[in-house]
Amino acid sequence: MRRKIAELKRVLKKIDSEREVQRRRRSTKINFCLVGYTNAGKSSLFNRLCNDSVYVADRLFATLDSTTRRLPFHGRAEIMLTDTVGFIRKLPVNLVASFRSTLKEVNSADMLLHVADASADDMEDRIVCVNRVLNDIGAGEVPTLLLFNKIDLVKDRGYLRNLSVNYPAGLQVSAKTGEGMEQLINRLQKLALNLYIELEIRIPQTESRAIKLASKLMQISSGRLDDGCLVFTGKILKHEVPLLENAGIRIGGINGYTE
Ligand SMILES: Nc1nc2c(ncn2[C@@H]2O[C@H](COP(=O)(O)OP(=O)(O)OP(=O)(O)O)[C@@H](O)[C@H]2O)c(=O)[nH]1
Ligand SMILES: [Mg+2]
Repeated sequence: MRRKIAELKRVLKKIDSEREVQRRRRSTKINFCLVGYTNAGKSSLFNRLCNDSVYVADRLFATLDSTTRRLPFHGRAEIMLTDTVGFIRKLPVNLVASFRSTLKEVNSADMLLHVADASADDMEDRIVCVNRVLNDIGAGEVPTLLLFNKIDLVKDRGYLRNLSVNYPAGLQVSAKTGEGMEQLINRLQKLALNLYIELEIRIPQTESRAIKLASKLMQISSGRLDDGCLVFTGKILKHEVPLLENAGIRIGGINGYTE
């Protein structure tokens, strides 16, 4: 048994480091993460949004590992979406091995899509429970969009009307029928575009490393030469601006990216 445990620990460590590499590779993209109570329909929504077929089942903890895909719809922002392990009341967060990758994904996400089962009698309790877990794992500050799923099962339309009054920023969807998906995709695109800012940078022509870094991080829309410096304008993810600053790149003309 001891040998087996050691072997499993070794495998877990390897998976962890592979994931870390994948995560770093994704760090210059926008990362959205589906979270929520187990059985809320996260994997079903993931499949619908990404045209994928990850395991879906009417049981607790159908998903035991996180999966990431690029959202295929064509917008101006490229978004990576991650499906995660479901939360549950009294989840021993530091004990569940399969939860480890979810913890990291959730904490490094630009936005969380909190999926709630609108057909569950104790939906509100579950939302509170999920929020508590998010706080416990240090993700309380990550911006969140609430998704009320399974509305096809809710016969009482008045209930749905109340939901939209009580949670005006939330969206009502059905992974099963596809209802609300178009609004969801539009909202995701808008939220993604808000994560960018447009700015102008100045780099001395001779600083090839800084130029390389800038062209990796920015989507450059124009460039010109001015007094021995390359002047680029373009957009960049807000959280990546410090990477330019740390490289000593001069930044000017920061405007919020709107459209
Ligand atoms: N009627 C209906 N059923 C749904 C909908 N979305 C998901 N389901 C069903 O709900 C069950 C759970 O769906 P999953 O997508 O596996 O849920 P999950 O949140 O990923 O669950 P875990 O991985 O266990 O956390 C499955 O039986 C799905 O078919 C929906 O919009 N309407
Ligand atoms: Mg799942």
